[in-house]
Amino acid sequence: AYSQNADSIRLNQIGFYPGAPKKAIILDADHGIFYLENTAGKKVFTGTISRSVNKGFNGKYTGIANFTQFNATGTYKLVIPQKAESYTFTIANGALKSVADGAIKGFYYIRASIEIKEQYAGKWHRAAGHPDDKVIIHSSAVSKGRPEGTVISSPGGWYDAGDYNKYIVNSGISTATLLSLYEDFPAYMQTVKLNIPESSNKLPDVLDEALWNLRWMLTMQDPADGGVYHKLTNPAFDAMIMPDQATKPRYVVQKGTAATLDFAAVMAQASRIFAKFPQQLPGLADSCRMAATQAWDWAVKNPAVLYNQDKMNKTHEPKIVTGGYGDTKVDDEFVWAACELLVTTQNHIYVPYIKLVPVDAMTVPNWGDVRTMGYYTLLKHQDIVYTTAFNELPGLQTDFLKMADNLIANAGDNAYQTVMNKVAKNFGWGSSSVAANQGMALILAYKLTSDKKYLDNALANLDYLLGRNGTGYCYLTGFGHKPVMHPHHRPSVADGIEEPVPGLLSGGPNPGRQDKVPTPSSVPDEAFIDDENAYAVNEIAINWNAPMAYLANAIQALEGK
Ligand code: 9MR
Repeated sequence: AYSQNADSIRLNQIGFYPGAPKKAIILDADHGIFYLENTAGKKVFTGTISRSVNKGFNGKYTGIANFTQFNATGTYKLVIPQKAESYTFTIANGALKSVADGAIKGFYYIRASIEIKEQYAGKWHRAAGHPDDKVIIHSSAVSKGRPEGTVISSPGGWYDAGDYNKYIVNSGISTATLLSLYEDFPAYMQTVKLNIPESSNKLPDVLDEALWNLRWMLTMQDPADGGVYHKLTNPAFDAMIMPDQATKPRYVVQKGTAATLDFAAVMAQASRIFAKFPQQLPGLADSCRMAATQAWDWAVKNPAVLYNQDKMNKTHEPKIVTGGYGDTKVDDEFVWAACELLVTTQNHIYVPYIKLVPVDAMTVPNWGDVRTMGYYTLLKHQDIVYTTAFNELPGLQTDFLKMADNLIANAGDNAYQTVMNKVAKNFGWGSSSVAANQGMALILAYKLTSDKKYLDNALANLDYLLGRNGTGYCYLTGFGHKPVMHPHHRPSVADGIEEPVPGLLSGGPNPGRQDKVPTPSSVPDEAFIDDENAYAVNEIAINWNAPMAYLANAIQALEGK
């Protein structure tokens, strides 16, 4: 009877594991009772709503309905007598398996240069777009062997986001994150089947998916000198049309230090992973390792070639006005690449580049800040690192755990009881990825310590992404009772199908309004609108989907811990 008030109860809209924490956030903080009702209408659990310790960013306290104790599997709704009834949810083993699979499968739908077939994609099947077999060397990217106007082939890869361009910097962290998902949970990821074209081969599907982008990345290296082009792009963004309709000329532009080091890091990581599959992928590990070291050598010789699009456009034609991913600092990229290369090659030459930073400067990674990606790798491969000339592991681990402790400190006090909701600065462009990347950091802290507080807080951030948040949206398309329906994503807008392409993570709240689309609220965690034009809050992007896929799959792999 009160289901019209479901939006006033904010909870993970998919489900809960029997043995894990279970919470719903009630917008109205008034004390009172709540109960859980099963599908037969029977009360199965009664609890008291408590009040959040702190006010939310909107100045209001929330109510907390904690039903962690209740662990019987089934389908339920949470009822606040005379006030509201939640959406239905399940308590089940494997409760988040569909989300975990779906977030990886999202990458299949956004592949460039290949038909997306009905047998894999259902109603979202579509024609191939962007063959990228005749890509022009932009005037900013000329080299000895490749003078201006040279045409190269650079097919495959994923579209970056709502647009159809392919950017190495952003591909770096995204591909590395999917590779890490396999590297950190190999046994579980062996079992994950996604119904993609490669599902019947002898490689785990997550690696097949990562390979779709990795093989494209390999084509972005100038064979003459090892430098890597910043991006493969149209001069300007396409209209909101399907991939096969988007046929404007494509260019690779300027080689850069950030792109080259991100590439080196990913190739080094890929090399050690694919070395375990010599039968399935003969020679690939060696190719990746060579690509990585050649890229590294280029970066050492060219340590400060920054991508500055505005500056480039003053001296080069045609002007390029697509996404910048311009990074003004590359010390973090040096650290990341050096860490990956050290672990893969054990060569001491990389050690001097692995600079540590004070705890306060250690950050949860994003596309422009990848230092901690390197630290993760050292901490995950301690057995190897101990055999090298790098001897600062104990201090690094202490500092990393301090960072994790800082993340979770008082996370239970805010209105949504998540790490994500602690500070307003988490809510910028692509805020959903902050929640997911924080979750990844906490998963590693859990793996290093077996301390459940990290795992529980990682799960709470996943709950955030699935509906326990300031807008009540489930930010992963295709999931939940109040899913994002209108992401800024060209195929989702242009394909004539009501539901958006599934398994894609919306950027999430961001009060910055860089897209000039007003949001109903400008409160940090509420500044969102499910509008296809609102690219600063409702776009999708590979570097947001990858940590979502990592977090959901890690949580699923660790179910019952
Ligand atoms: O994710 C990027 C965000 O951190 C930046 O603030 C923003 C503006 O430079 O760009 C975002 O990346 C976009 C990229 O430039 C082009 N493809 C879509 C990306 C997501 O919006």
